[in-house]
Amino acid sequence: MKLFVYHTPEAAPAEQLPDCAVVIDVLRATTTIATALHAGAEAVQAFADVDLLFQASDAWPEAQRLRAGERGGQQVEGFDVGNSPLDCTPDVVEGKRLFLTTTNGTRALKRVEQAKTVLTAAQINVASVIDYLKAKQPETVWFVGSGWQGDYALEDTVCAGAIAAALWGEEPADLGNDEVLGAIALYRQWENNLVDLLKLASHGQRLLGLDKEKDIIYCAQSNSLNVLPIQQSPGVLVKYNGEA
Ligand code: 3SL
Repeated sequence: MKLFVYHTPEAAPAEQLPDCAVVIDVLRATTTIATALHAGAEAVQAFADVDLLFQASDAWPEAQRLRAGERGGQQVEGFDVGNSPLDCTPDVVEGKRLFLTTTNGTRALKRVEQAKTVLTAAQINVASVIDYLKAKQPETVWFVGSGWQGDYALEDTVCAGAIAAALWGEEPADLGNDEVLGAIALYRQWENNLVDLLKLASHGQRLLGLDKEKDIIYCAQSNSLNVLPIQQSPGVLVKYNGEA
């Protein structure tokens, strides 16, 4: 297994794809995806574009859909919920498809949607991702941070580091790029203090300004949920059930 970390979707090599892409947006899209699937959502369908989301969700039975997402951190007008994982409780999401669009996370998913396997990771479900990768041993793995509008985001890299640290032991030759070691070092430095790191991060600061401290605290928990989102068809993520 050869590991690569790309801090943003733009940093991932064009016209190449890995055997397995792990998309990360700790604040907050992949945390929301994991939480929704754990709470019983039928699937999460990701869109980079609001208009395309409306078109696709219009064709879905009203009682079985939720339009979710944000722009500038705030719920999109006409949507049922924003992008807070705290909104994804079973009474809200159970049995429903979440049609989700976010500023960066869903764009990162779009970049790698043609990879053989696409997973999403957040701090709350790193162990499920680690277990899957250890069991399946894909030849090449990309950790793709969502970043913020093309820029580096600390919280995505620290999560990539948490997974890479668990996978990379004896075999340094399996490092695909230098960013992997950088991510592991960041994780080692902050693993016992992730809430503070997320609050220091520029997007954490942005969310604090929107009064979303509870979201940050939730997103900073390690392994609070045993759930692995896996792409079933382009843009559609479901809960991995142990098959395939
Ligand atoms: O950029 C994204 O994809 C979002 O997760 C950002 S926010 O935390 O919902 O503002």
